[in-house]
Amino acid sequence: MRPFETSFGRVAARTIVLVTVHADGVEGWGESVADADPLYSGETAATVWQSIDEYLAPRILAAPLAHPREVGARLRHVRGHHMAKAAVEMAVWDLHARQQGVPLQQTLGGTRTAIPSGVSIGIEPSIEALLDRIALEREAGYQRVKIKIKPGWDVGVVARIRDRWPALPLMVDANAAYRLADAPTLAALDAFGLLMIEQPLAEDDLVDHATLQRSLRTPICLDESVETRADAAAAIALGACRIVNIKPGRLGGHAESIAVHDLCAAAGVPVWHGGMLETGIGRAHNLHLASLPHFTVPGDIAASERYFAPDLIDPPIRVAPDGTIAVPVGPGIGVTIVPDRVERATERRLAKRAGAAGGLH
Ligand code: OSB
Ligand code: MG
Repeated sequence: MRPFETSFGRVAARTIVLVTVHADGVEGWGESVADADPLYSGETAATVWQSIDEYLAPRILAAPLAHPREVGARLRHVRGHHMAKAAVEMAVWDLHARQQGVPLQQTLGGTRTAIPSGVSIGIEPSIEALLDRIALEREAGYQRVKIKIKPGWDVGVVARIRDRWPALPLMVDANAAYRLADAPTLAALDAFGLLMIEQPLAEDDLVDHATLQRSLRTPICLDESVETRADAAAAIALGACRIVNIKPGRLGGHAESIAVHDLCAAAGVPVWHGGMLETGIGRAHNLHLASLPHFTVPGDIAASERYFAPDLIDPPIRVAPDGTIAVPVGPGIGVTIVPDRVERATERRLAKRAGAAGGLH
């Protein structure tokens, strides 16, 4: 994959946990967004594996599930482990939609046939390299550009981008790299008409985000800080953000994501769909979820070839010249997973069986 650098580190290869659930000859797929290292969140590919093995799979397989919405209640007593839960829950949604013979979006309540696509660009070795990268991505049609920032790679970089593209829909993502004492630097970004500043401060600091938001014209969008619908409600009530980033992998799956989507819609807070460098499997899930009506802002779901070539799916997910991506139309997530490619990428596998009563019925 193409290396991707954020304020917390650089990712040059990914170790990913994939989940397949089987019932009555039908299978569903999910993908965990956890990285190898606990830098974006406390979960890692290893904790996801262990969590599914020891806690989640036994609970899911213990008794029949009538609907994917029951997964949340089944796993409620396992605290945290949202990325592990999401991989399992999303696989169950895919299985359910395939059993019904309908696209996943239909079971989630999504209606749009294509979603507006934005691109997230990591920290580059130089400003020139970043400008070249933005020029390249703009040619591909993306409707907005997000760049990663960190102390020392912020105001000067944004100023250079604005010099070259005064009207580019542009935003920045700090991945929690600043403190409230950096408010003057972040306020200097107000001059550049950014769509938003994503997660400037620590993930557990809603109060400081609220203080910061009062001092900024630019809307704050929260990513890492929102792991549950209660977090979203608290952030909105405190004025800690004006926009919310939804990632089903971070929120524990589709059901919790829909709850956050609905809560933000009721509060008049815009949402957009984030990304976690997913393969085509997770990316397809994201497309279906992002087709829900309140995802009005272009998100971070980009073409799969930006990340993996070849991808685990074929054909890959592509962006159209108008900067949109079509929601796949087949049953479930609607993409074709190439068994050979999954096989070649597989380091370890673990199989669990339901007892006589288990499975999705
Ligand atoms: O903060 O949104 C983030 C990638 C890895 C971890 C966290 C984030 C990101 C991205 C890239 O911004 C989104 C993508 O293109 O998938
Ligand atoms: Mg982010």
